[in-house]
Amino acid sequence: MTGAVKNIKTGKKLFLSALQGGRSNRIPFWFMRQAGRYLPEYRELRARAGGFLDMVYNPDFATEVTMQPLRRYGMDAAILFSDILVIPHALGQKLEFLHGEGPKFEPIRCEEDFKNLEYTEAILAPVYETIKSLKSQIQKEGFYDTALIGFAGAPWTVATYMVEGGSSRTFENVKKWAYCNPETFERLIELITQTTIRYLLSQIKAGVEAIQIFDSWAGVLDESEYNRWVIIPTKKITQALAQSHPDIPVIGFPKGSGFLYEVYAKKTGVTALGLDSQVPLEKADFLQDILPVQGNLDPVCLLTGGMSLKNTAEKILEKLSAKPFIFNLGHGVIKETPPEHMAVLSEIIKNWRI
Ligand code: 1CP
Repeated sequence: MTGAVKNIKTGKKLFLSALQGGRSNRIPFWFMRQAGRYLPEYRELRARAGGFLDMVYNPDFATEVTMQPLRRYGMDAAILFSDILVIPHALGQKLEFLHGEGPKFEPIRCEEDFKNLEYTEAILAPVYETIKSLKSQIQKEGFYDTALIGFAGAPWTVATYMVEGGSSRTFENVKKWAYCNPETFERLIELITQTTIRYLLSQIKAGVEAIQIFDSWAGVLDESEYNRWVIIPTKKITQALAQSHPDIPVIGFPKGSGFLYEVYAKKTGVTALGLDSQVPLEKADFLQDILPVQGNLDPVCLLTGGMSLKNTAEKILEKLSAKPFIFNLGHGVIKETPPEHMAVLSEIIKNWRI
């Protein structure tokens, strides 16, 4: 069942229209990590595929898992099934996804460790195949008004995984490097930035209609480090994309940015701002005068369900629907979330009228 619709006035897909500052009488929505482990059909396919990367680099599997949430909930956008860590992988850094432990890299701690990294674009060829396959599958299944989002990690967030060797709580090694030896760290950031630009341009060429840049760990930096490692590299990416594709919107999601969301909105050149759940709705309303916003329901509220889900979702809709807005979570769907809660939330949003 397709739920996505067009903006009646402009004839554009609702999601793309909101990114261009348009409003309609229904709020477009999608959810970060809408494809994933909370869905039984995902878990079933994941078990058949073997490893996580086997799934990402198999266009048939990746297409199928991207489609799964659309069939259940009819979102206004599908997000390509891939991962932000394919960039270091394509640069030649050995990557493993160990069961239940998340990603593991052999860590890079100095320039010597990354000087031999080289981008092999062919590794990512299956991702572009997935995009092409999704373009036709989305049509074939009748989701005519559902847009396809491509994505990459922001250079800072990708660097945290490359340097820490996986997920981290303190970001000690990567921050130490950035503080002690910013010149060599900048070369690592530049390598990721330039590779990411090439990767995103290829995604656009293959057919994605919007881009999201995930900066999941933007929030661990102080103001001046934030400018150097978040703002500047993100701006390089948006400028490079705009040069050849000014019509492709870019959503920036600098999770945890707090007071720095405003400077991010004004200086990076992104088209829209992804808000995490800590951004107060008053502040979100203020940011909406700068750019369209996307967000920001707490994923734990979705996991919880019931009246608190209904009340919180409606509060967000009430507060943010008057200006350009896309409903989303403040971070990814948690894997224990009951699929019925996703159905309830999708209906709340679809039935909401401005
Ligand atoms: O076991 C499994 O099946 C793998 C779980 C999983 C999934 C479903 C991982 C491993 N990645 C993904 C897909 C994914 N990752 C998507 C596409 C699916 C969708 O959104 O519907 C996207 C956009 C991402 C992005 C991603 N990967 C981010 C940014 C968003 C965020 O969550 O902050 C990050 C940080 C990653 C790294 C990553 N990939 C996977 C894991 C376990 C991690 C580490 C997360 C951490 O450090 O907490």
